[in-house]
Amino acid sequence: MAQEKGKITFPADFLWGTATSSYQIEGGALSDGRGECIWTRFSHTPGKTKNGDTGDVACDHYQRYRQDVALMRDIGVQAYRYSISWPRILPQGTGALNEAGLDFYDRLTDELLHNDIQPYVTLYHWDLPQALEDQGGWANPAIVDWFAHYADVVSQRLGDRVTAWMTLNEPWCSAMLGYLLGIHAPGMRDPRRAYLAAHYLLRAHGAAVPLLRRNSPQSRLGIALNLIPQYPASDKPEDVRTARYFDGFFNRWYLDPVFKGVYPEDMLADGMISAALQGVDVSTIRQAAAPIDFLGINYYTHNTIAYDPENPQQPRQVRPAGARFTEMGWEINGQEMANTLLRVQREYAPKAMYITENGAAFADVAANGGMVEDPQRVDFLKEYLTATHAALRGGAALKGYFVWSLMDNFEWGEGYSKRFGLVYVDYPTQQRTLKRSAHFYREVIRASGF
Ligand code: IFM
Repeated sequence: MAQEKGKITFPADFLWGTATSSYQIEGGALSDGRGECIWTRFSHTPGKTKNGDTGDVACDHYQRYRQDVALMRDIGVQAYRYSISWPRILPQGTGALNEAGLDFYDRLTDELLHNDIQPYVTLYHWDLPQALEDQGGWANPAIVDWFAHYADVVSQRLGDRVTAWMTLNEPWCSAMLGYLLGIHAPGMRDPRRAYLAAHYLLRAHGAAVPLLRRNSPQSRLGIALNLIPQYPASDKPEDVRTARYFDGFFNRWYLDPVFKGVYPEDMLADGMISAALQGVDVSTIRQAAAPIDFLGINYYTHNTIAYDPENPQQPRQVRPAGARFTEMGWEINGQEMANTLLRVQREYAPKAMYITENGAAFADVAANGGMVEDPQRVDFLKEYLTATHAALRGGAALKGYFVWSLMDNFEWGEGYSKRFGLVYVDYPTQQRTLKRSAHFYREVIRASGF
């Protein structure tokens, strides 16, 4: 791996991709037999998303997938990470199969292969069938089998063509944003349900792995975790303790089960968590440690936090002087991503890692004349690709990088107000325009660096 002065070169087999998810881009909310999902219900509930935005139409990718694959080909991406909508396949979550849904992913997968783009498929990126939520959703232990069945059905159909499978996207978000903080579907604020959800998400991941292995023996298997390092704002013991606790909350609660089959002891000893998990045999979490081939890391930001005696569960976020932020209010610092990748390598020794998401929202504006200038995103990508390269040189088993996102899309509670894409989407006309960052990324891929 060369590094001439001023130039960064990645290994020739380093994989370059982009990522999206079903609910965020597909639209076709109830087309061709798709069932309702928790985000359909949540986004149609007044006050839950910015401007009442929903994913009913989104980027209309369900109709326009061919055009979107052509865009990827134009940028030169080698792999595409997309997710399957569970309620398109099983509208009630279990039971009757919707062939039209499977056919859609068949066509999309074939279209990718036809364009030399490797399919990287996520099974669950947050669009749980509402029918399952009505039975308790992720907090119901039966979901381990429901998810395994869904994984089995999808991998029987696509398993001969998929390069890599990820069981779950960011289980922390599903459990904690959805069931503890109430800002994502299904919008609950219930610690017990949140920790049950995290438990059954992790077990469902473990239950799906052997089925994927059986149905898709040539594919590589993994999970995508969002990791957010937590730094103490000072060396005061209470700040250091707070940072350690929130590292457990965001990171170790998922990494330890997946790699070691156990929960972190210090977190299990926490009063709120032990109360939430009362009556649960926590040793069953060993199911989460089914052997995988790679860890997907979704990396966006880090937190600097201080203990808040008024509200110990909610640390005070410290914004260091001179810090830079994206439109999401997330602090930009590529070096922290390199540190995180190296920490994961040191502490968990994954066989391989991919950055399955990294990117930034900025207030992009489409100018007349067809170019969208997004210099901040280009700078962001340079900084984080430099960090990726530094982590590789430091010994991280990194095999690829996926930009979040291929195109602007439905940013959950933020609706369409935040743009993460390499491609600008004009929602009223559905016109797509490559941003400057897409041109930059094309050059990175072509030169294996910049
Ligand atoms: O848009 C999301 C994606 O669905 C999951 N990871 C973070 C992205 C940006 O918030």
